[in-house]
Amino acid sequence: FQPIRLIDYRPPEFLIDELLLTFRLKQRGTLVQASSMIRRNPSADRRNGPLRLCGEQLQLVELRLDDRRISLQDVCVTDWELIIENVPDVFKLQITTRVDPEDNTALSGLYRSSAIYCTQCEAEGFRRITYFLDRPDVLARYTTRIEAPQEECPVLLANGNLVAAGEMDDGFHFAEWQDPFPKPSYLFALVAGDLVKIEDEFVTASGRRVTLQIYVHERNRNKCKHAMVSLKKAMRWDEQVYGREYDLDQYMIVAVDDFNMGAMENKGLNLFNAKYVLADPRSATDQDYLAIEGVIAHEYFHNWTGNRITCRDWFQLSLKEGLTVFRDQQFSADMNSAAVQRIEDVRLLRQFQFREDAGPMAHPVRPDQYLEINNFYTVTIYNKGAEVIRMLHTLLGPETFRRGMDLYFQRHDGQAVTCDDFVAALADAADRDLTRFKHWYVQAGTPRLTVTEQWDERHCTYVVTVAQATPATPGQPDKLPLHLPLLVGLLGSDGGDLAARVSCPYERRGNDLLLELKEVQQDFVFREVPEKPVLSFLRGFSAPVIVNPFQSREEAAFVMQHDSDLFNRWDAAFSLAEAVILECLAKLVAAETMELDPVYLEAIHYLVGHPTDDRSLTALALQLPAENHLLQALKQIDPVALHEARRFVKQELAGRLADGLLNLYHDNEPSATYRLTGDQVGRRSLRAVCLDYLVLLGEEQQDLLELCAHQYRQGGTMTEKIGALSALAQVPGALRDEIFDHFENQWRSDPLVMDKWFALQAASPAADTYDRVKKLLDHPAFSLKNPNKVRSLLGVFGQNHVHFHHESGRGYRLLADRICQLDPLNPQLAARLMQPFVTWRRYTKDRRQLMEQILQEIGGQAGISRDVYEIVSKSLA
Ligand code: DPP
Ligand code: ZN
Repeated sequence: FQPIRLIDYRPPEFLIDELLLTFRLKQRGTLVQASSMIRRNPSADRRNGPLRLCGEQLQLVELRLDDRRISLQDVCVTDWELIIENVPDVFKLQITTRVDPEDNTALSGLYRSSAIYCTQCEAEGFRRITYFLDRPDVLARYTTRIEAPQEECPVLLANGNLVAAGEMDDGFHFAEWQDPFPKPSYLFALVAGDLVKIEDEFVTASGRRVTLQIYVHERNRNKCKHAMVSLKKAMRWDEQVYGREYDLDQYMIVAVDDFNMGAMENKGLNLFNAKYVLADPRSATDQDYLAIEGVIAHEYFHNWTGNRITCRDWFQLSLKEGLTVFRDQQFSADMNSAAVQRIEDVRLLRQFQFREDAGPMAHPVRPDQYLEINNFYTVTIYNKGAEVIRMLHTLLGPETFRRGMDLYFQRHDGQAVTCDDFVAALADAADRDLTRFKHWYVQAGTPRLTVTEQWDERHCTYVVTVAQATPATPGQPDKLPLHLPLLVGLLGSDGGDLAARVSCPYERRGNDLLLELKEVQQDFVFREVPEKPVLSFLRGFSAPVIVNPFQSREEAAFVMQHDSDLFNRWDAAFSLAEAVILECLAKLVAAETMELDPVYLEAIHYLVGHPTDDRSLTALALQLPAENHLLQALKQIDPVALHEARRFVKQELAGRLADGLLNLYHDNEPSATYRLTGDQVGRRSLRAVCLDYLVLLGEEQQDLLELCAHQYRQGGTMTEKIGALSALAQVPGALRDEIFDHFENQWRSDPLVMDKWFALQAASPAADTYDRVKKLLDHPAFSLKNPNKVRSLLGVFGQNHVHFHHESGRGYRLLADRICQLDPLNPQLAARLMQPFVTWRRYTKDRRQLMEQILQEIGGQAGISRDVYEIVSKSLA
């Protein structure tokens, strides 16, 4: 396997302007005819080379050049290319290939899912449909003709506008679609099958009518309303906030059961994992509803950030993904509680991106090499990428940022560009030098900030010194200083903001001050500060960094109670909890008695007694940091001890605060009819958190278990049912079994609900989890061929720190065996499952050895995919 390198990038030697695709669909033996106009690229480095087209898993049937048949003996066909020598400067090429959708288990290219023909071409799936210049900087106009049996496939869809349709012989019919916008091949899509459509309309700001359609199986007809409402909200928001209108007459979404990703932004024809379309209150949780809103918006926003302006090469993936994640986060913050949204985004970043950035797969937001691009659809490209855009937004301020975006759209519409082009547009609009800021794109690793404060009482001067350091990452031993925005507040002893009263040269943003850190170390000086302030540092998490703890627990508790920045209130609770759990762990390891810090207990006690109006915020502040987050602070991870320490803290809190939690629970009953309002979502999530604590007292207090059972039986929404199930999953016993069985019986024919049932069991710390997971692998509703199932059961099990890391190694074995089974079927998904092995070096010696052995074993598999090989080799390097 040869790495692909950014420095090897060359403009394409040929360009394709027009492409006419004809599909004659069959489960096996689909014929694809691709007819294209090809010319040499005037700006290529080389002007006389052969034509090389990418192609994989294709059967070449026929080739015609300028309408003359070429003998297949006269061309060179390898496993990944078709090479034609001596081509003219301009010519027409017709290629006929044969593919077998029914046998395509990789779910890349053209495949079948629940009897629907569909495609997934990002990043490099188009080359599994026909030989092509399958790279994002080749933009062509596509016309797609689909021919299929009318009965099996009454619906035939592709990108753009429908221009012709009709009947044919032998029970076949056809449809012809034309996409007026030139696009790269990764945005191509086709769908054919027996689907119903839900239709609506959107009138754009300039008065154009757009038909909106969601296509699903008949049985799901009534589960599309929320997706449609979300789409319309997203379309309006993009007009209002970014001035971006939709550009075709039709916007289609199709829900697919088997999908490697969340969704795909193909021009005018989005394909979605059904999980991000279908919802009703009976079967979907509040989290599902919010996720659907976010993903629908994300794919819609890609129409401008991704489709109209696309990536020059795949190293620039964050150009569209980081930016579009930032836009969908902004959208969700506007639609719901901004503070809750920010907390959720940061939790995810800390748990997964920080972990990636500290391990052997660490890579910059713009990587400089890869073996398999599918392995680079990562939390770094997406979520750290979004943080990079957020920092630009913070540094420039919303108005200037918007001017920069306008300039970006104006300059590059219709082009395939780089991250440098993007930053240049912002820098030009802002008239600022962003050279140092660009280090964020090329440097991996999470920076650590050290903060020291100095208070001069005599001169009323307060100095904050901030130092930055980024740890070495693979291939990058030395790190440059970064340019980052630090939003801070100064709290007075009454808890109020002092910012307005102090004298300092820093830009004011409401109650916040904007400090710009550019050097390795800098002093920030505030004068005329009336009293020693408590620093509210990094408000809203204005930069993706780790801040070394610098405040006393009393100060943290003060921030938690008083800060005007709601994010920082939560973050104070989070850091306090982290410190307390790690302290207990240290005691546990030293065989000392664990104790709960009274400052922390007092702070949580106050929180439970004084819930804020935004109940979701209280719920979030009550949740302890995940093990996935906590373990990052450890030199050597003993996951079982960590779990015990965290469990101890949770159990102690439950015991000491039982009355308060019970009151919170009873005071916050949601209404009987489902409404997706902040108030109702807050009530449901607060009650779920309370139950999650209280159930731990169930051994002595049976009535608390009954409370769970009651909520499960009486709760009118899936959110309440899952809240109860998730709490009960922690306490093995007859009641748990009864309720899990009941749930299974009720939902066995709804695959999305069964995903939840699998996931809850795979995540459980209960002693019988390993045996259950093993049994569930043979459950009739489980299938290695369905990515949602694989993620729910095996993906979640890999994150189960107690059971995956069982000292016997049986958890490792269970996952490794399934990875080896899955790799030949779906390498992309198999590689994802490798994730829990990647950081093997951080664990205790016995675990380390077991995981290393497993990695070597997987790496030695005959016929290993490039996807899995890349993860194994980087992990062992
Ligand atoms: N479909 C994936 C996303 O939207 C890849 N583009 O992020
Ligand atoms: Zn995306």
